Order: sequence, then structure tokens, then C-alpha cells
Amino acid sequence: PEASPHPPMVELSRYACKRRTSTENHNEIFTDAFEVLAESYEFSQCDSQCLAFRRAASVLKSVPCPLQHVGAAASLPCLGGHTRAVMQEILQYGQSCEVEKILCNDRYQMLKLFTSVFGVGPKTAEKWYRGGLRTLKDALEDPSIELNSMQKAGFLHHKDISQSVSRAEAMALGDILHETALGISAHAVLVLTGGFRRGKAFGHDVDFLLSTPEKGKEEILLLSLVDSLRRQGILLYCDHHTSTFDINNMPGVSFEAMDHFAKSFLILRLYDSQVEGGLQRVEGQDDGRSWRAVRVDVVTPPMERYAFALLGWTGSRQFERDLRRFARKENRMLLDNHGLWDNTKKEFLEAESEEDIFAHLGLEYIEPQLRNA
Ligand code: DGT
Ligand code: MG
Repeated sequence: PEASPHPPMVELSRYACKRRTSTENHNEIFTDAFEVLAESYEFSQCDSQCLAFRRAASVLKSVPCPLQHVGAAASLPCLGGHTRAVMQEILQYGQSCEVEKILCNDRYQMLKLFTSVFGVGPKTAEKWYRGGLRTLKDALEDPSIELNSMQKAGFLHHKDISQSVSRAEAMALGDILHETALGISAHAVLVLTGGFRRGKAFGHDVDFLLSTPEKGKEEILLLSLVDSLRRQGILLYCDHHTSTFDINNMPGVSFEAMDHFAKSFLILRLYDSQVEGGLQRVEGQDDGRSWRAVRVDVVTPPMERYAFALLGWTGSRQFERDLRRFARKENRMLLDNHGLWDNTKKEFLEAESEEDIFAHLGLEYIEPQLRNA
């Protein structure tokens, strides 16, 4: 849309779960800068500053036009003095001095590089940086570093995994997994979730929910699926987490904690011939390979927890964080990927669909394509 100095603003909620956010971002110049700042704070373990910039970015993503004056941001929630100063600088000079400094910072660049390896989180990256490592080769060759199997796979497939996954590639993987699952059980249900369910054109991985109406058979279905992928020769790596789900557990408060459903973090081989329009070209790939490696997550909730798991795995992360915060602050309820606890009624609220959960929370339903907060 046409940029106007004072665009008519619909009043935006401070909760991402009350905003509609499509994949179209009109304020990328600001949100990209905020995300660099958030990440830099994350690397320094300054969680509240990190969250403040993530929240500000999330709000701007739901603004339906480019902001041309910092004054237009005055009525927006979650934009404090620091975020507005960054915006002002970008509007005036085209870039933020603080952001440019971070981008040139050695430590930031190194932590970014190290955390780009599957299995390497900010803490390990920091340790490597402090230990004097400056390249991925350093990490591979340092005799004092013992890589775990996930990191070994991460290094082995680093080039492929660093390349984003296209929608066509995600669809092709969905077809392969669906067919494989149906070959194991005619009742298997497989649904694409994560960013691709929100309509994103690219992702860093592909997320699926797998389930079956046969009670207590979800995990065995997942193990059989992985086994079948191995026999098909397309399984490059599997990290399986066995279910620790207990129906009586109260919903967890922290979003960051992993849920308790059985799940597998996979690296799969996807062939060019399996993808409509072919694989995306992997930059610098000239080894004549006709396949690429792709990161895939498969989570298997029991069917009666399906709606909660689907809502929890569809994202975005900011949307999920705010759903939980909204439930807690506005409803005295605890929400996570397993269920919803009403602290007033002292009971779990059941749900067959995502719509049921929004209704329990007193929220208007927001379709997945508008959850890109
Ligand atoms: P991307 O980067 O294109 O793959 O984007 P998304 O939105 O697919 O992000 P992803 O794959 O990291 O995660 C998808 C959703 O899965 C996310 O919105 C929430 C859920 N999820 C993933 N990891 C965790 C976790 O560690 N804890 C919780 N509670 N949820 C998670
Ligand atoms: Mg994803």
C-alpha cells in the first residue's frame, strides 16, 4: 500500500495473539534492525532487553503500511524510547549506528556463525568463542572439543541446512512422510505445522504433527516411521525424544521449555526429482549431487491433545508467548502445548480444535496465516 505520513491506525493490542499479522511485512527496515539487537541481547543473556526488541518487531510486523514518521509509532504498544530512537535513526540516515556496530562486532559474528550449526546453542557458541575459536574449521579441529552426535551431523550437513527450505520442498517432504506413515498405519494423520502452516514461502526447517486415533500408539508410529525412512535410505540423522507426557501435569509456564510429547529431530535427504520445479540451488554446490539435506521435526501428541499441540507448534514464537501470557494475565489460566488449566475452576479445559482454545480464552479466532507475529 501507499505510504502516508499519518496512516490511519487500527488500535493494536499489546498481545500478539490479539493482532492479525500476515507474512507481508511493510516495516522490514525496522524489524530487521530490531532482530539484530534482540539477538545481540540474547547472546549476552539480557533476556528482558531481548524480549523488548522481539515484542517491538512483532508489533511493527502487524502494521499494514510502511511507517514514515516516528510520530506514527507513538500510538503503538511495546515501542519504548530505545526502539523509537533506533527507528528515528533509520528514518533519518537509512541505518542505525548501534545495529551497524553489532553487525561488525567480532563476537556477534562468531556467535552467529557457531549457532548456525544444528546442535550448537548460544552457550556452546560462547564457550567456543571464549576458547579462542574463530572459524567452523577451528571447532572441528580443536582436540579439546568433543562434538556430540547432533553437532557432528550439524557440521556434516551445514551447507545444506543453512540454506532455507522452499515451500515446494516442504510439500514434497510432506508427501513422502504421509505416504510412509500410511504404509505403517491406515489411520495415521500427518499435518504440516510451523511457519509453512502460517503461509511462509521459506523456512529453516519443516515441522509436522503426526498422530493416530489408536490410543497410546503415537510413539510407536513415529519410531516405525523413522525406521522406514532409514530403510528407504533417506534418513541422514535422527535425535529421538521419548514421551514424558503425563496427563496430570499442570501446564508449564515457560514457553522456552520443550513439550513432553514424543518427537524426532531429523535430517532427511530430499532428491531433486521429488520436488515440483526441482530443488532450490544450494549455493556453492557443484559436487553433482541430486539431493539436499533438510531439517525436519516430527512431533506426536496423543489425539486428544492434538488441538493444543497444533496451536503450540504453528507459532509464531511471539504469538505463542503472548497466547500463554494472555491466558495467565487476563484469564488466570495456564496454557501450553499439552493443555489448558483454569485456575478459577481448578480444572483442565478440553478442546477438539484450535477454535475451542481461542474461545476458552475469550479471544477472536485468528487463522494460521495471520499468526506471523
Ligand atoms: P522457521 O524458522 O521458518 O522454521 O519458523 P517456524 O515458525 O516454523 O519456527 P520453528 O520451526 O522454530 O518452530 C515452530 C513452532 O514450534 C514454534 O512457533 C513453537 C514450536 N516450538 C519449536 N521449538 C520449541 C520449543 O523449544 N519450545 C516450545 N514451547 N515450542 C517450540
Ligand atoms: Mg519451522
